Amino acid sequence: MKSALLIGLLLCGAATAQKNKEVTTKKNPHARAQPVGVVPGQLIVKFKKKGNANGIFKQLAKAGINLSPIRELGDGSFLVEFSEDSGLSVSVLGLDVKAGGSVIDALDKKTRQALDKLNKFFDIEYAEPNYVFKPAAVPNDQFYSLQWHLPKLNMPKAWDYSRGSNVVVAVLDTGQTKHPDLIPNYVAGYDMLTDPKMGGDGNGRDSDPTDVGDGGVCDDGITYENSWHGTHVDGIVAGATNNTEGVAGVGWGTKIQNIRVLGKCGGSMADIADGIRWAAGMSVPGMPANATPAKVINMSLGGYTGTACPVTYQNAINDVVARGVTVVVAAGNDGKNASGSSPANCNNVITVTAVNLNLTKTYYGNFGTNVTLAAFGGDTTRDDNNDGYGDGILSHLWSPDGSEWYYAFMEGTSMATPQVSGVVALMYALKPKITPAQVKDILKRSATPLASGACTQGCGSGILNAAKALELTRALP
Ligand SMILES: [Ca+2]
Ligand SMILES: [Ca+2]
Ligand SMILES: [Ca+2]
Repeated sequence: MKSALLIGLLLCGAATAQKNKEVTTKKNPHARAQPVGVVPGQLIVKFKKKGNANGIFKQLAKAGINLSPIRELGDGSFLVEFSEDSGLSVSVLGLDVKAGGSVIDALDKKTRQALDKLNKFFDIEYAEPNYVFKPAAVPNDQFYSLQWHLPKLNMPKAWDYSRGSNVVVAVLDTGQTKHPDLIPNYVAGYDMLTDPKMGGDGNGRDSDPTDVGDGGVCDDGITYENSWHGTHVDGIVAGATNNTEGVAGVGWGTKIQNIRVLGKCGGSMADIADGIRWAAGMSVPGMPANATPAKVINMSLGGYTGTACPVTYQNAINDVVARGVTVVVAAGNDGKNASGSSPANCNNVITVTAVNLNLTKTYYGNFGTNVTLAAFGGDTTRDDNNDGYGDGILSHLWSPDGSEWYYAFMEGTSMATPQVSGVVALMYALKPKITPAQVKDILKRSATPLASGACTQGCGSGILNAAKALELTRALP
């Protein structure tokens, strides 16, 4: 159909960070689970001889160290309580362990001296603080330190609430690739492209959502390189995380369902609308049932139509939202009011614009009252964090000819949108019965408002704050 609405990819520039020496030699300083504090007023003490614990406690009291046993632990040591007047001061949670130092150095001086005293007491094998360990919420992926967007989204704290539990995010995009840092999180998807010319795989719809490349000459006469756009988006949602390879995704346990709706020169709304319904587990004529329906649909796609939301889109969106599925869409990269960009201007969606590393709206991000909130789209023309790379979003990619996989920085509302989808998946993981209306309300209430002047034309409620969103989600009945 000639008049089919063609949908463009919502990305701007791309700068590659290949697996070169400079990147691969960076070490992640947070890979180990470190003690982050101590339980105030508690120690663990082991006596050299078993059987005379009471006698030793009395001797210690005579020496001015009043300890009262709480319980004996499995190895015969004692968890004990001490008080200020025992000669030990009560220490605090949340110790600031300096690089190269230890948690002992971070204890207050009085406690350190007292531990030292106890450890010299002849009947004591050892005494140590009752450390508090946190989950290793900071992942060990090789290039995590270049993923500035993750700490800025407050992800490490959010991962203490949830790292995902097999919630499926449908990514309606250019399809999937065999990037080794993505494959573990895929579930079966579909190739929705009916037009073999767009599909480029010699047929119409089929069950293989592999991205065979979307490059070529389009109606505008321009020759486009393969974008591997879906691969980059997939990685932001839920690249394989904490596997020491590559980068981390927003969800560790989240699953990705690739629904290929964009091919050479874009994709048609008819295919995309079918993809929306199929993603949610609804029946689509001529298609098999979706065995693993999605709870979240990510659409890092759109086009500036200058008109209202097309009915075809709105009906599909309303149908899936009624089934409890949350639809997250990119606001678009036109630097215009999102009211003219679809599906950003549809009802019942979460529309995401893009801010840069400095928490300011990007030059390209669409704006206005249709925008729900912002996440990080980045700006590859700047290096404000001085890491030697343009400040885009680092994720999975391939060389244009598809011969080499690597990691690359890209910018766009396409990159901001999957950050929101990834956090929404964690919300569903925490509360599987959460409704799309509750998701939207929580995202808005938990967003960090932008500073005055950072987005004068409207970025919704502010910037995505993953930890706060999950805190509010956890508080739901
Ligand atoms: Ca096909
Ligand atoms: Ca990884
Ligand atoms: Ca940078």
